[in-house]
Amino acid sequence: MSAPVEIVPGCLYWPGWLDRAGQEALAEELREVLARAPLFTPRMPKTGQPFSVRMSNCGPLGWVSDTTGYRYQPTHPETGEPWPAMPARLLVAWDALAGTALRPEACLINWYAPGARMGLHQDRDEEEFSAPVLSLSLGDSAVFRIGGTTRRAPTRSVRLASGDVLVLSGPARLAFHGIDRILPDSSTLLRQPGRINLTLRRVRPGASSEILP
Ligand code: MD6
Ligand code: FE
Repeated sequence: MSAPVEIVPGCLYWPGWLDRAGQEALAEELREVLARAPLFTPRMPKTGQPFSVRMSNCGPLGWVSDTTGYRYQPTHPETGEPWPAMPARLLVAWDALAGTALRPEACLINWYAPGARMGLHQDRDEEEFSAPVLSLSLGDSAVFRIGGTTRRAPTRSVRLASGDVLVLSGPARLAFHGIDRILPDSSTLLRQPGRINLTLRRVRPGASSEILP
């Protein structure tokens, strides 16, 4: 495995981590996940404004957002069913790159149609910040922007392409980041224009039995 590029301290980037065959296999597994846990449109707490990104989840917990707030929950907000299991190849990526003995509990699936974006935000709805957040991208490329732990800190941008992995750890775990735009026609992986981003997270505090040898 090649050494990662450090975009800002703690933000590690592995371009092309998943090869084309791995990307195709993962895309097929995600079609099965999404058939059971359909994409939903999250809404901003309080205002109810819809996100431009549609979402689903796999794993024991899933991230949802509606007018009552952001939270993790074990079931789909519309079907009420448990989230499908995480495809094993995502756990392989976590074990190779996350650098923690803690297991991921949630995989958020973001679907960006062309024109969708994600404003600058921190991932801070988890109870455990010692584990990183690992992101894997499929389909069209996106301009990802990351700064520091205040909104005003200077930012850097990196183009995330299909198969790329990014890990936010240590000093970058609570860094502000977002997606400025999707680059149309930049990948042939998916059957329709757009981008999938997967983020794997540890949500609950680790038990000491998981941390100690
Ligand atoms: C995206 N990514 O790439 C949005 N969050 O579509 C994220 O919001 C993100 O890439 C936490 C860690 C890594 C990420
Ligand atoms: Fe995020």
